[in-house]
Amino acid sequence: MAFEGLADRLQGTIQKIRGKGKISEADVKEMMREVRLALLEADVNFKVVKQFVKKVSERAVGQEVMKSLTPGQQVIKVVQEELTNLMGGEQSQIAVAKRPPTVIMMVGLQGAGKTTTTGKLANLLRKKHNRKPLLVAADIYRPAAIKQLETIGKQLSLPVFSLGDQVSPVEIAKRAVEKAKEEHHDYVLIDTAGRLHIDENLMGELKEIKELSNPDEIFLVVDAMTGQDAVNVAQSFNEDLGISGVVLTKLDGDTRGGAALSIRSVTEKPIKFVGMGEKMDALEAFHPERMASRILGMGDVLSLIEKAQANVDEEKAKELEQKMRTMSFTFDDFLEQLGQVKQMGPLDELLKMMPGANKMKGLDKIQVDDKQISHVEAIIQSMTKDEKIHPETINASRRKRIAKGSGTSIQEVNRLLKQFEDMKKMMKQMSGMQGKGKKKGMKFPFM
Ligand SMILES: Nc1nc2c(ncn2[C@@H]2O[C@H](COP(=O)(O)OP(=O)(O)O)[C@@H](O)[C@H]2O)c(=O)[nH]1
Ligand SMILES: [Mg+2]
Repeated sequence: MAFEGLADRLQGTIQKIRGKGKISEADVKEMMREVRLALLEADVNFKVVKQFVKKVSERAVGQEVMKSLTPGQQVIKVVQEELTNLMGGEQSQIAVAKRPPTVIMMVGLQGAGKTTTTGKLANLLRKKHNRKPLLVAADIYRPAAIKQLETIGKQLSLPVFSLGDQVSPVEIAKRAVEKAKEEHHDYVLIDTAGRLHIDENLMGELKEIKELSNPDEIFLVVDAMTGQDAVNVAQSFNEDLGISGVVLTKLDGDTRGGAALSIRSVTEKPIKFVGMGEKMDALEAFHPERMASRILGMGDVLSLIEKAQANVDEEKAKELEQKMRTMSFTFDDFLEQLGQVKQMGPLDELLKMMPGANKMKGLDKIQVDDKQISHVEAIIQSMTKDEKIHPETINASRRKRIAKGSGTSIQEVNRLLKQFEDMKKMMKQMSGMQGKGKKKGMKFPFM
């Protein structure tokens, strides 16, 4: 899994200070030492690391006191915010030329994923934005490069412009833009050639294409697996050619994360998209905030903490956590929790925000429709005191009685009982993991 080492280390560090009621300067120092090591190990540029640690330390020591979070949580929030800043704001929009077509030039080293990303991007433009892109085969050097793009075009049922491998890429690009105008394509995606290393010939050719086809965007495609090298490549391309954004590919692989974390601050150009696989739909907008949360293994734990603090009083939450941990959670607790949680937002969204929730198998199957909550409440209210504590005693005839009493159906009663059972299983799994220390940084429910 991508970012595993970094995530593990940072989460371990966080775990140490999470519950702390007071944070001393020494605590922050100690934490920053570990954060620094974690980032360096993840192949993040050392200058970037230095700046990052400085910023977080300053903010963490002299931070404004927020009533809703403990000092430990506040430091975590600072780390999360600064990680987000490091990767820049969200930038996934694509330029639109005043007069169509919008021309996008794809550049990068050989094997970075240019041709694949050209196809993915065209697919995205058509599917999400209802555009009509023209793909342009301007890599005449790599054997079968044209064929590769044509195959992708066929697969997506999108037109590919090619003049074979005897016409110069500069000419191909120029004629492609003309053709796009004639045929009213609103986007032109130029797939260019790469080399194994940056060289002058390549840059010269790319510059010429740039001059003659006047692109609205130049997307540099880099392979996330190459870490620091990806950052160096980005810097060179940006200096020589002036790029408008970066597409980071192979983030589905085992990358340590250095490229994702350094590119923005080294080149000052945003990561716009990330490649998450070889398939044509495996291109995603890059969300720095989500990425930061993912690296810290917190789901959206911070916003969850905020929501929780606003709606549930702390004592109650602690009590509940205790109950969940000791498995003495009953339908009565469930009912009470429902009342509080109802004010916090859609239930399945809340479930997904729980730390570690992304690792929980079957969570997606637990569906709680807010409209059904009143039914659920009615069902629980129709249970006897004893049934609420020992739901395993609710046999067929009791289910029938409960359904009748609550004005619902047996199916609904069955479903709720099943969900409750699943939920308890999930809690057991989570607290089990925590007990064994298998997944650091996970605590249930949200503190
Ligand atoms: N796993 C994974 N593989 C990718 C991704 N993007 C591209 N590839 C693969 O990387 C290899 C090189 O891609 P290609 O588009 O030919 O690179 P180019 O030389 O820059 O045009 C191909 O085998 C692609 O399937 C990605 O996001 N994830
Ligand atoms: Mg290619």
